[in-house]
Amino acid sequence: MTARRRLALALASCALISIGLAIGATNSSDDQSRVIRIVAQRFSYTPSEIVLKKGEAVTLELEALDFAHGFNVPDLGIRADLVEGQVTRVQLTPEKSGVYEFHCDNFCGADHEQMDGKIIVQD
Ligand SMILES: [Cu+2]
Repeated sequence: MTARRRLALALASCALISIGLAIGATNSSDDQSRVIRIVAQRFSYTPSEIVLKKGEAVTLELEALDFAHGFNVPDLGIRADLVEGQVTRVQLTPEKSGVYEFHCDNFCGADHEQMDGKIIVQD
């Protein structure tokens, strides 16, 4: 290996490490909100009950396992399309305590109407 080639490799490694650090920094700033993972699968969400604190910023990470489900929380003005096999992120900071129902609004089969849950926001 020539000295020049060695230098190029060293520079490339530095660049990769810098990129890694930059991505790490980006992630850590996003991570300030609590992440809540929700799995959507015919015909339920797991968990189906989510307890949040008023004023707490959270990120919902929704994953549809078997179908393109929907995620609709009408009273919080939130709706998202969940793509099968992908994670969909929804940012949320509830400003008012209460119980907010959510449901699947993309017809997914026989018990689609039963596919629902609730977000409980506590003071
Ligand atoms: Cu569904």
